Amino acid sequence: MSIPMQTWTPTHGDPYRPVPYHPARMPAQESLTRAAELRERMDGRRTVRRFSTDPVPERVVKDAIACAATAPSGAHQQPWTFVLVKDPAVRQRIREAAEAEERRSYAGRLGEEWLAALRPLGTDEVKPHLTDAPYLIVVFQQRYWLGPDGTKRKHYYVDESVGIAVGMLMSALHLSGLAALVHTPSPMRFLSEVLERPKNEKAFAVLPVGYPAEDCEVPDLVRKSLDQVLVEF
Ligand code: IYR
Repeated sequence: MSIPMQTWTPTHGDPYRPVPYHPARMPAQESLTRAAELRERMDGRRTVRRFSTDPVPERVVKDAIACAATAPSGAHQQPWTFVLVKDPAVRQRIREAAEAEERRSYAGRLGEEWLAALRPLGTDEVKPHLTDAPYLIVVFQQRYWLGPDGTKRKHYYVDESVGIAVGMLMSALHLSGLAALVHTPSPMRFLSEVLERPKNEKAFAVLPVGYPAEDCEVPDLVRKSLDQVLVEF
């Protein structure tokens, strides 16, 4: 297996240049086995909010980010930036800023209906995962393309594209043995400031990544069954 070393450059306005695509077809029996195994492994994923401070191999996290960056995107514009935060001092600043916002949220900004929806998850304004997890991946969406000379170009389906990439990131991390949480402190403007992102980028989510703490607990939740989510027509 090898991935070609290539550097992307903008393709805006280039002609269509198709290349053959003939992946070897997987025998149906193998597909069935793999799909069933994958389903079981994905069902074992849980959102974790109590992380061990134990280090995790950085290569695993970077490979997961590379997996996420294979996501399909509107006009193949790949409108994402993944900021990998390792520096404990920066994680501490992010935690303080996130907790300041969350205190306002939980003290009333969310409203009774939202708080009631969250109650079964046991969340609150204290966010130890932001400093305990050895890595934070802060995902930014590039709302538009910003050329080196300041030229702006529209990006399409940015929310959808980045959402798909985060889904693939979560899957890659889980299947590589790591735990993660999709955390969306609101508002998230402070992340652009702390991480010095350019003006075309907007924070989408913060993913603490690591191993669950030894005393990690998760809510006793039930997933919708396939029957409840699948409609056949
Ligand atoms: N951002 C807050 C609140 C929160 C909102 C939703 I929707 C969640 O699924 C979980 C939490 C927090 O992180 O606590």
